[in-house]
Amino acid sequence: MSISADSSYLEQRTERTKWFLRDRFGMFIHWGLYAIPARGEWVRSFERLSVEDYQAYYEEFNPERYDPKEWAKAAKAAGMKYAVLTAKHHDGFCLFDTKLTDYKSTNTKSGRDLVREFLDAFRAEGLKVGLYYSLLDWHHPDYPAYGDSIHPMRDSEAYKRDPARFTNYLDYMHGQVRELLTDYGKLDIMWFDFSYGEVKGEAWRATELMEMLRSLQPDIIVDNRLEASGEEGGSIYTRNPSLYSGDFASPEQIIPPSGVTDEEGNPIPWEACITLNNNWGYCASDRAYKTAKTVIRKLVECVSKNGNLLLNVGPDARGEIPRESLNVLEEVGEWMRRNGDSIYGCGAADLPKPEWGRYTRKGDKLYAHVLEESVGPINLAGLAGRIGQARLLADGSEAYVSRPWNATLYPDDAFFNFARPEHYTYPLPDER
Ligand code: FUL
Repeated sequence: MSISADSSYLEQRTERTKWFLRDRFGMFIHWGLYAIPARGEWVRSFERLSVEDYQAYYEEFNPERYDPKEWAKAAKAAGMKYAVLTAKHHDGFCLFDTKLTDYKSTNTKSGRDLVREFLDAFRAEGLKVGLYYSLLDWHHPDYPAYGDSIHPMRDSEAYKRDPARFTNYLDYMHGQVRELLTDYGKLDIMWFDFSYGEVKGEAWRATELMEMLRSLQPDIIVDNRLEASGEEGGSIYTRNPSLYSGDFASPEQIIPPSGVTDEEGNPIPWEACITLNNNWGYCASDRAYKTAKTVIRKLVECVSKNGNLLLNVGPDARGEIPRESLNVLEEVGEWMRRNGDSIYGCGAADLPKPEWGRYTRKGDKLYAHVLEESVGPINLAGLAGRIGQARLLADGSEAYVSRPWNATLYPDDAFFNFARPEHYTYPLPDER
């Protein structure tokens, strides 16, 4: 099978990403040995921990409260429709029963295949499932960043100096991806992370990797980080996925100002991944949790720009999602139960952004998200005569839409009159 950016590739991408663009909201899960030091998933690199120091976490690892059924219930109750778990992060520790290394969860005290249990539990709740797989590997002896520097971006040419060793690593990496695609049933997303400097695309043998991927799991969708480098666009990874670079762009910790489009300005699938506090992996001291209101605003913003939101949780060393995260997810879920129609299957409205909030749209239904504090009527600019019926989504009550009193000045506008926006619109949690 060959892969090209011709129209059939684009048609296939459109077909593959249909569910993704409908579902809009997913859970990202960063979990691994780094939950024990509890200072984020980069701790080994940032703090230059020695091999022995980090090995101690491997010896200790035993998340006896890991119950992915609980995670799946929390995700579903939050209105999330899919989830992506770190099968291997940059530290190289595998949460699955790979045959290619002993550095895996089944060899720790816990003895469990964490990935398999995750997949079973989330599938049982009817959620789509994805795996994050780090292209970097600070544990593999032939990974060029191994040894004195475990910061991969310090020396992005290192891989060229010992091509034979890098080839060993690539064989290993490809082999693990093959295992994940072969031994774990149907996966919906493969989330590769990440490229840097010249270490991108063919440096990973990306065409070969993508051909394997497509031949083993033709419907799986893939992010763009086999090719997109975080350095080119800051940390936003908004490069158009094409050829081997996958199906969707993966802006990180940011919602691109005008969504993501290809060179001709056509919208392309994208997903913003965003942390609930300021860390991906569990960080005990990080109390900077976003409120449910902030999360909902971000979700609405993504959908209003044709994007998805992949919201991260970082379970702790015992295997539990922090209580603070669960609280936020519960509140978001309450909002989603009443207002999910304005999210699922929705996208950009093709109208200018109104000053009072954002629009999302599904077919002939336009959803007006009133996000700004407003005491007066809101202006539905340009919609005079175009509104058949207006209803409040939260309770189905009629919304009074009229022409402005000075309609001659605003011939194209309609007004939605409401004195108390917090009563009329789906109240955001801390406005109730
Ligand atoms: C980044 C990684 O380095 C972070 O640890 C995290 O996984 C994020 C989603 O992608 O590039």
